[in-house]
Amino acid sequence: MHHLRTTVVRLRPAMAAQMAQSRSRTNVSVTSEPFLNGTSSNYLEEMYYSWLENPRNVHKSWDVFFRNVNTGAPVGAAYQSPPPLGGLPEGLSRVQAPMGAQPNVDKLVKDHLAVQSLIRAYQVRGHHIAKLDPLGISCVDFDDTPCTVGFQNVGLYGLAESDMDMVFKLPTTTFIGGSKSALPLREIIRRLEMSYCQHIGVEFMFINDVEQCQWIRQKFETPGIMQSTLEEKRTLLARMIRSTRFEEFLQRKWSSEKRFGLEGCESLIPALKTIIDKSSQCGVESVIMGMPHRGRLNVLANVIRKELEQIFCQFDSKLEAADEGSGDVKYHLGMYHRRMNRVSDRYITMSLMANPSHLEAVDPVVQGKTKAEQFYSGDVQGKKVMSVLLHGDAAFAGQGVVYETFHLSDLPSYTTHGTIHVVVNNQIGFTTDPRMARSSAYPTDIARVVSAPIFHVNADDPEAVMYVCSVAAEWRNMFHKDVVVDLVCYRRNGHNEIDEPMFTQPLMYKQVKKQKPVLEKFAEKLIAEGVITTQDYEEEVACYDKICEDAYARSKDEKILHIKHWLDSPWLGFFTPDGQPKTMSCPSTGISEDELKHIGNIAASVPEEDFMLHGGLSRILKGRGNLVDQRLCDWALGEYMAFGSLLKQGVHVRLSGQDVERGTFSHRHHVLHDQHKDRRTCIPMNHLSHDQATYTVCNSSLSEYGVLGFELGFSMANPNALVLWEAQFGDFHNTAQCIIDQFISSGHAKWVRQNGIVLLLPHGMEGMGPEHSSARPERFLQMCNDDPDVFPNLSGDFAVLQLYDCNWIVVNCSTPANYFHVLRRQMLLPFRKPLVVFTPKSLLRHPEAKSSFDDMLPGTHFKRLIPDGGSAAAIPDRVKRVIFCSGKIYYELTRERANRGMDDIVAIVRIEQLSPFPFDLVKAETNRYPNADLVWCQEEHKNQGYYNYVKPRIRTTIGGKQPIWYAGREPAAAPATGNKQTHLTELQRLLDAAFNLDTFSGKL
Ligand SMILES: Cc1ncc(C[n+]2csc(CCOP(=O)(O)OP(=O)(O)O)c2C)c(N)n1
Ligand SMILES: [Mg+2]
Repeated sequence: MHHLRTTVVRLRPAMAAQMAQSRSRTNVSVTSEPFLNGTSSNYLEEMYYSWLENPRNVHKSWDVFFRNVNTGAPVGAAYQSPPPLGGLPEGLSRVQAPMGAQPNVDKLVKDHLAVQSLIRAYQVRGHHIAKLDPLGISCVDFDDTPCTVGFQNVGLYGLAESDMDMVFKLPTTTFIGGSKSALPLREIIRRLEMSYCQHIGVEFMFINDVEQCQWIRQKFETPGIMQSTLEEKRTLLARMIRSTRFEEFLQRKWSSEKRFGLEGCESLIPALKTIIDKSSQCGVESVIMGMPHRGRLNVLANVIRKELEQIFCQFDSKLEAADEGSGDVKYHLGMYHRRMNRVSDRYITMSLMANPSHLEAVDPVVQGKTKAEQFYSGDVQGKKVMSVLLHGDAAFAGQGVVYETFHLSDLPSYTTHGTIHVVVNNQIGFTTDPRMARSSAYPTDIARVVSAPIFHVNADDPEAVMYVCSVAAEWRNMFHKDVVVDLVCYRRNGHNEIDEPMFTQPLMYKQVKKQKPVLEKFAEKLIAEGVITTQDYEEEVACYDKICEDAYARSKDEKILHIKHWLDSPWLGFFTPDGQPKTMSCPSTGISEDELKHIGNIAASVPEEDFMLHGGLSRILKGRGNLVDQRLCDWALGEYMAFGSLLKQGVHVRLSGQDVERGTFSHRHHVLHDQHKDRRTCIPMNHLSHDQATYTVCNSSLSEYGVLGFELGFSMANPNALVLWEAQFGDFHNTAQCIIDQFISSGHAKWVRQNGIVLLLPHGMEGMGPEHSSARPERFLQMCNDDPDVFPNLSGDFAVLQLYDCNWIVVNCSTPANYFHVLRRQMLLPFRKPLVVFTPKSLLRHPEAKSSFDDMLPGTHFKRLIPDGGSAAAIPDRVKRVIFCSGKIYYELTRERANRGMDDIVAIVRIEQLSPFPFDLVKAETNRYPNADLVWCQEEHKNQGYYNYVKPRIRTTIGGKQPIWYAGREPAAAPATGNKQTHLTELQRLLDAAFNLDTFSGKL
């Protein structure tokens, strides 16, 4: 009872004197009342406190007990059993001896505990019986578990109908009481049903953080908290009108066009607008959104506020496109708009990112762009920039990239400090029912892995939708964690407007046809409530219809389509005002000797005091220092020079991927770890100069699709940043294939947004087996857009023009200097193109794969092709064979040539930039050796590697005058053998073929 006394005295100072008197008596009695000990004392304390407030707050038996204690009942006799509610049970006397009374007190305690359990059950599982489905045919499958909440189920907790009017003290884990601390059970249940079982279902009790749980309880349990004001209701209706009438307008004008309309989920528009309003009020200045097809045009029109005529003219199939590139269908295009938010009176920028058909692929891209905008604006807590992701129910549950994206949400270098996810849960995916589309109860269960609260809401109740969206925005602002709004709705039409849904969902669509449109229902409700009149409503509808008609008339004046009006990330100042590069040349990518030395010395040092480095690493750094003294670079140092020099120029560099900080092959060591102090690290690259840009190097989660998408998004925000993603081994890039195919290779053509992301893909046949060998160069080369059959016009700065025309650049550098140059060129070019680099493994430490500082000084540049520099080139007429190759095989070829004493008669030419193909330089090489046959040599299998790409291009270069012979591995299904001996035999065979001058005789 110590707690009891202190609590009461603290909370009720006015009663302190009176209490002091009773205190001593209470104290005496306690020891003699056997139930007043152990764990029940806390409970008792609450009861006593409640009784003091109002004796009717507690059960009669407690009332009698506390009265007796206070009037000085003899020790051990304070308790009297109460008169039972429904008359005395047989055999029970009205007043019992203390020990005999024990079971009733136990019941009281049990009943209170039962009520607590019941309250908790509502908090945990109230959503099971919430009326979430507008169609009333709910597809959520809780594995047939019996319902544990509701009036009829109180028996499960040991409560009975007879307890319904008993008053219970409310635990601190509920807010249903409002200003009251105790309520009758009937009222408790009624309020819980109001909070958790109407049109909103809240899933949050898996969250471990008590403060967060309390916050949510308070938001949904406080009596009256969900009430909206008249003003809010009117705004909501206006938004519902826009959303609904927009779709109706499109349907009227273009009834047979696919638009993936929003009918059945019209409340998505007020949902998003509420999120944006609220977030803007909380200080957010930029919202970056990603969404699928469903309702996209409506979002563009009514959330982002794209001019309606621009949307409408996308339906005009006769308009020609003004921009180069393929363009894209209207429901994939992006958009960027800055406007005043009327609710917050602050400016807000909204962008909807362009995306491919591939559902959910845009999720990590949005996150990366958001992170970048936060980074460049110094928004370290995500208070100014936020992301909103929209999902379909089937895609959200089915696509793995959703999981990968969620797992980035709390990683220091990837967090965007909370994303609001909105699911358009129309309970169908194309023609597939949820039962066949997922194994989880809800499509949103995935969000539980990051403890994101999930707010399910019946989308036919716009007020409930608006409320949960407002809470979601506040949650994000408060906790900076992800949150999910699940709009449970239906799809009024088929998958698109020309699809027949009755083929596959006959019963669902019978119900859909009966469904009164949400706008009608909502307008009727507001009219009945007297919020608006019928006339107000009709005027509002007519007003918006006129806006649409006027815009439609204006859209007829559009003569040409401009995809560049649909840019999601403008790079202000990077291009000329009409979107062109400012020059068409590239300066030298070399740097001064002093700079090379300075960066090299930093790379070889630990620029922090008292830092205990690992002995092995000290040796590695010492080795670097020796290289610098010799004016040499190995691969790691070449990369250091590139990053370091760009950073010093103010270019942000971000390198991300699995284990990139050390480097998979333990060659990079960009983050040093103190061996004595846990988590103390040092990044020497950030100690180059006081005014340098920041270097970000971050080990990623074990994801390719998610992380590459993220880095791609990051690189969209700012053209003056070198953003690199490194695969652990090149072959792992194929789990990110969608980002490569749909965004990197073709994004510029589809959405007119350039991108300079760099992919580093370790590649090379080194006897390590089918995996870990090939970065699949053939795949990248197959997607290059340069024409194999046309020898290009070599006028102007051909090397730069060619880069401008290509969709991406593919290189395999054989020297550290060339790697250094190609990275720097990425940033010094006046435009941006993605760069794919096949990077070495064994060459990282190859004694010959070193470059002199001389090759990196001012005036030097990236070599697209490296001619033979030895005796063959000195007297070219003597040369019998020119071997073209790319990458590491060069070192095997030169060794073999030397072993065979063929340096004079075989020239070896390295093609470093595979695409765009260096037609001009290859032509010079083929001209140089008039008496030589031409061989393409590669270590990859014939159906892989570069052969199929280079062969037609070399042929075009020489006008088809000579064959291009092949020396390499046979065609194969797997990229490499798992047997070391076979690997070596194959290698020897291909070298034999390359150097045996008779190999190809008579083979035409
Ligand atoms: C990755 C991917 N796989 C398949 C498709 C083909 N597809 C387009 S829409 C769709 C159904 C999507 O259902 P849901 O996510 O519930 O969105 P809804 O169309 O119902 O709004 C499918 C399978 C696709 N676009 N992307
Ligand atoms: Mg769906």
